[in-house]
Amino acid sequence: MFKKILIANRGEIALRVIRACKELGIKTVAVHSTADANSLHVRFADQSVCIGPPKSSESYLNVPSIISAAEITDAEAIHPGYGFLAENPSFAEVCNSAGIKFIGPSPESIKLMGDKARARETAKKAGVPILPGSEGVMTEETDAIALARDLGFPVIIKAVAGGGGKGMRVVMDEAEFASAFMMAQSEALAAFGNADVYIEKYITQPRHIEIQIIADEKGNIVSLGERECSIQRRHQKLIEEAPSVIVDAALRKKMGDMAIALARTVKYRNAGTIEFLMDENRNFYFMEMNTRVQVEHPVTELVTGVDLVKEQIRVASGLPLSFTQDDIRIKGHSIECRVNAECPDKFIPSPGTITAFNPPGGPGVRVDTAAYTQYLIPPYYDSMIAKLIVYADTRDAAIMRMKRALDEFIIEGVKTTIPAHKKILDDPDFQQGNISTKFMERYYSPPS
Ligand code: MV4
Repeated sequence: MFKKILIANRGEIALRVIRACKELGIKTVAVHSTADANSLHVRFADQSVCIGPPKSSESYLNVPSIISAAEITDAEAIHPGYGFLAENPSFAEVCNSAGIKFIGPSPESIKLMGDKARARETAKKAGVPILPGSEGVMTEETDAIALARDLGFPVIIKAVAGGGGKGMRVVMDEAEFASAFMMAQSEALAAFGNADVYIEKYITQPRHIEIQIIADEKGNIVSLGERECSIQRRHQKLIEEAPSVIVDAALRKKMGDMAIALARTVKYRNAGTIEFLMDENRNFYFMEMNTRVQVEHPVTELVTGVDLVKEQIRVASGLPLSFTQDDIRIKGHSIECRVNAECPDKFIPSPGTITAFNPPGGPGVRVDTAAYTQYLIPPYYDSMIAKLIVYADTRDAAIMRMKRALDEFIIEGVKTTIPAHKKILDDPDFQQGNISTKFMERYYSPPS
């Protein structure tokens, strides 16, 4: 097992990794920008290194600074958390060549899944259902129109280098296809430096359901069930839960087996998530694979009893998974609300000083946060200030518990998304599990 790990991240996920390390008896090194000198991840780590000015590009994305920090502190491994360098294949590569273990998959796996057209082809090869669409990249407009006509409208044009909602265009009919195709290509070029796009049949009201897997370096791969992440706005998830109301044991097994098949095909190791779109008839289709630990990992931890971050560290050190597929039972229900420092209706960031902070507690409540009273939310990073996660025997009980916890959560000095969460939890459609990625459009009038 590693003796010392550097955490190349900030905020709640840096704390989450430090907690796992402490319980495993591993020393920790925090890195931070000058804006984060007073943050809790710096305080709770055994050592800390300032890696640059506030801007991410000069600190949390500064590969030479982070590698130097690991070298001067003798850290044997780096946990990247999520965001920042977590899905950067060059960073994983540089870690490996510096003799530092990157706690995550191989650079090749990251690169493959980062190319959404190649990921789609790989899923197909593994026998995972994909939506009807192009074979690889579409370059010629006439071919693209012919394919779209074949598929039937609506279709969606997606950037190969996109993902997470960036670089997509929905095309409702043939008349608007040609201009949408050209705009998708030029937007992709501007945003990612890569104009390549591919085409899929568009599902109008899908659910977003994702499967958590974890793989060790001996070829064992286990699926840890699904998370339902349909409650999102502008591709930012707001609420996640496990299990999904729509997934029964048979469907969970089928999706889990598909996720494992894909992971096996690419010799995947460490934690990963296979995202699916699901239609009204419970058909599911591969969307993307995320090659990192995700924000919403706690709901899976609570319904499986697996500590995903500890397990990531264990398998990265070469140890086998501490459980088998047969050990995994989905028990109870978990919901996570992402509490952002945002204007509740407009969802625009609201940075500033938190003047009062009282996180909820009591039975079945977990709060993952790096905030505290008098904490100054820097404007440079994302606006999430806490994840409020509840666990209960049933979904109904989890909803009641979440409402109770939201009532207890006092945050003063900045506007937060807590009122929006209360509204969603009171919604009859949400309560009945009648949700899709279009839920928030119905709920809040579309952005003007
Ligand atoms: C789709 C889709 C419908 N049909 N693909 C959005 C994020 C990116 N990963 C892909 N996305 C979508 N792809 C087909 N063929 C709808 C979306 C989508 C979406 C997916 C999951 C969660 C929220 C979403 C919001 C809008 C669109």
